[in-house]
Amino acid sequence: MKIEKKNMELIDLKNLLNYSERIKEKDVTFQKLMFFYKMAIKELETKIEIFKEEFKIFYDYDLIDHVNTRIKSPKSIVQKMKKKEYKLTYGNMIENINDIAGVRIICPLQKDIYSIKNLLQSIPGIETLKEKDYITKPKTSGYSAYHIILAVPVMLSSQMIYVKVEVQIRTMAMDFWSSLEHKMKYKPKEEPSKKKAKEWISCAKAINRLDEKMMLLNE
Ligand code: 0O2
Repeated sequence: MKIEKKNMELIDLKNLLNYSERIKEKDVTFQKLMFFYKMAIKELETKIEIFKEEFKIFYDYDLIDHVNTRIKSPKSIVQKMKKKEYKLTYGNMIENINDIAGVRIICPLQKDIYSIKNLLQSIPGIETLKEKDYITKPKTSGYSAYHIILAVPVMLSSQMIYVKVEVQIRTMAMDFWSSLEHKMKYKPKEEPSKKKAKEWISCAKAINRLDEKMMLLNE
């Protein structure tokens, strides 16, 4: 396929329905849409990997412990859309579900979270659409992390599109709590007892104290 740079245009992912018509596909299948999200994750993952290695090699510092990525399952997307009372259309999905592409960055210390966030936001071409600081303001469940919704540019053969990716940045301690809580309390259908919910909050607070102590020890 011939690439004509002059024809490059920036399109938003929500215009993909038109884009797809242009490539003469009448039905935009779920898998085709997921391709764009997968590519956005790849783009971002490479950049994060570069930061991780750069800090290790040039500053002798493990800024990032590890990175996990995932594409939200169709079931989970539909559940979220129903919960938020959106009509089940691809347009609504693209517009309103911000975490179809998810990247989770796990770092050692709380202060690293802000360094990583600043690094991500300094990448040319990547835009921040939304930020949520659940570190200074944890959720009522006790959940702590920094969330950013980024618009990640993906270069296609003839145009550039921006794809939403949710990045969750957490310390190892926060990740330990969240991963267990996600399995045992956040996702299960029945409501936990008040006593158990309180216990989770108290564990979250203990984790938070631990994070603060670790930061002091590091200084
Ligand atoms: P899953 O299974 O992890 O994908 P937005 O529409 O972007 O403004 P959103 O996505 O409704 O807001 O909410 P928010 O607060 O940004 O949270 C999104 C994700 O954060 C969740 O995704 C979870 O991954 C995580 N999260 C939020 N609250 C909790 C919590 O109390 N405990 C745990 N363990 N994780 C939490 P999903 O789609 O809900 O679930």
